[in-house]
Amino acid sequence: MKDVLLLHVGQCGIQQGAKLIETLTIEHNISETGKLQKGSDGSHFSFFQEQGQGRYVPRAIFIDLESLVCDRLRGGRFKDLFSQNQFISGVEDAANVFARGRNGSKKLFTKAMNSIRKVVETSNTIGGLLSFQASSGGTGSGFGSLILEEIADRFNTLTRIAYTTHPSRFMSTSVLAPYNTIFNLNTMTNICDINISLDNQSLYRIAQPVLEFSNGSPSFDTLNELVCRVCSDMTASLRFDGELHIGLQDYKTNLVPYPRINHMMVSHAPITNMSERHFDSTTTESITLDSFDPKYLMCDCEPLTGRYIAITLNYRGDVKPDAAHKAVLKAKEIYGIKFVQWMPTGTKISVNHEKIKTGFQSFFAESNKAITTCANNTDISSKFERISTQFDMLYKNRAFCHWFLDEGMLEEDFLIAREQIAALQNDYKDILGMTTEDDEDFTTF
Ligand SMILES: Nc1nc2c(ncn2[C@@H]2O[C@H](COP(=O)(O)OP(=O)(O)OP(=O)(O)O)[C@@H](O)[C@H]2O)c(=O)[nH]1
Ligand SMILES: [Mg+2]
Repeated sequence: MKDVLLLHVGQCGIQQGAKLIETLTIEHNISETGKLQKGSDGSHFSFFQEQGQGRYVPRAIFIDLESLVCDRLRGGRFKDLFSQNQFISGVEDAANVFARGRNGSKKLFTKAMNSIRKVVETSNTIGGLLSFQASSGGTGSGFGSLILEEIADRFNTLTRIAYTTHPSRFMSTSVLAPYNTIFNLNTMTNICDINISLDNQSLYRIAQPVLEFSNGSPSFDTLNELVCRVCSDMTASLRFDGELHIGLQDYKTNLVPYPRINHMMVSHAPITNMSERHFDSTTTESITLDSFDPKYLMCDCEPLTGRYIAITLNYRGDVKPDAAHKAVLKAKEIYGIKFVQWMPTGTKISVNHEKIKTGFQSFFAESNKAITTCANNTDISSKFERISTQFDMLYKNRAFCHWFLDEGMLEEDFLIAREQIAALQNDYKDILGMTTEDDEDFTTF
């Protein structure tokens, strides 16, 4: 079960998709027109589907309620790589309202599901779906969750991994973000096997030193490259040879102790600038230590104040399994990493020998070795708590609710979604053995 379907919804999801396709074509030596440039080792089959005459098309679907973002990709550098039915776009976006996204055009929904069905049916070994979206706009959060629900229903054997960009603590781009995120989070918790939590403020923090060195200005393209590195590392085992393998299902079985405790924090190392590419001094130990350093974390949480439930460490390049195991022990000791009391082991290691590759316009240097760490840690609930507090502030005054009610949502939809997220926060407290009676009564509106 090695083949993977990529689903990119809304502006953020599609732009991350554009970068990911660039990364995958470089890693698999596929040209902008879909031709294999070197001999085939078969590694490209996970993400690319043969279309005849030696042409390969990414197994990816791009969906937006408006057309601008899809049009840029349709007419851009990779315009000859895609076939037109991979793009599903309409004429008007959801204007930052989850409910509008959720009510998005039936015609687009049917078209999207047909394209997804075709991709699933033309692969004999499809095993997973990776979806990319932001939770703070309307399309990615609303239309995205609608489509994912349908996929979960129709193709329930696929392992579903979602990369969701959540609102940042200090960088808000929409006043409705708390509502949209709570509604989206509620659905994603129930229908995805693994939810990877990202935020732009954390991604900027990671990219900043590299950008400063190159006088580069922050752009979504740079942030998206960081997310692509994580995704590339997490799927390297499906595609390339290695000594310790990890499949998509293994993330679910190793990281998720209870069905709803499926929200992960990720980090990637090394993050180095171009001047360091000729003096690659990284060691297995140095990248492992960096990957546990909160400053490389792609979401705004403090894992060292929480407890780890389980961690996968995905190594790439020139890494030996015994060096990896020793480095993990060292990191546990140096950072004082604590697991929940009932977790005896806690780490799953994969080692893959294919090095990471970057595009020629990248600010980030390639390296002989790299790591992506994907961790289930109780402090993820601090993020939910922050967003819930913002939700409560708005909802106490019923501010902006009419945009959702006008679309057919009910007052009780707000209460149910908020209650579910409060229950999720309490589940994390239970895991820590800390729930008090007061916490159960999460809020009175
Ligand atoms: N990392 C990253 N964030 C992005 C990108 N594009 C937009 N965002 C963020 O995504 C959030 C908004 O979501 P969008 O994807 O623009 O919204 P949408 O899903 O298209 O929904 P509507 O436009 O409201 O219909 C904001 O926090 C943006 O800062 C991107 O390419 N990369
Ligand atoms: Mg949009």
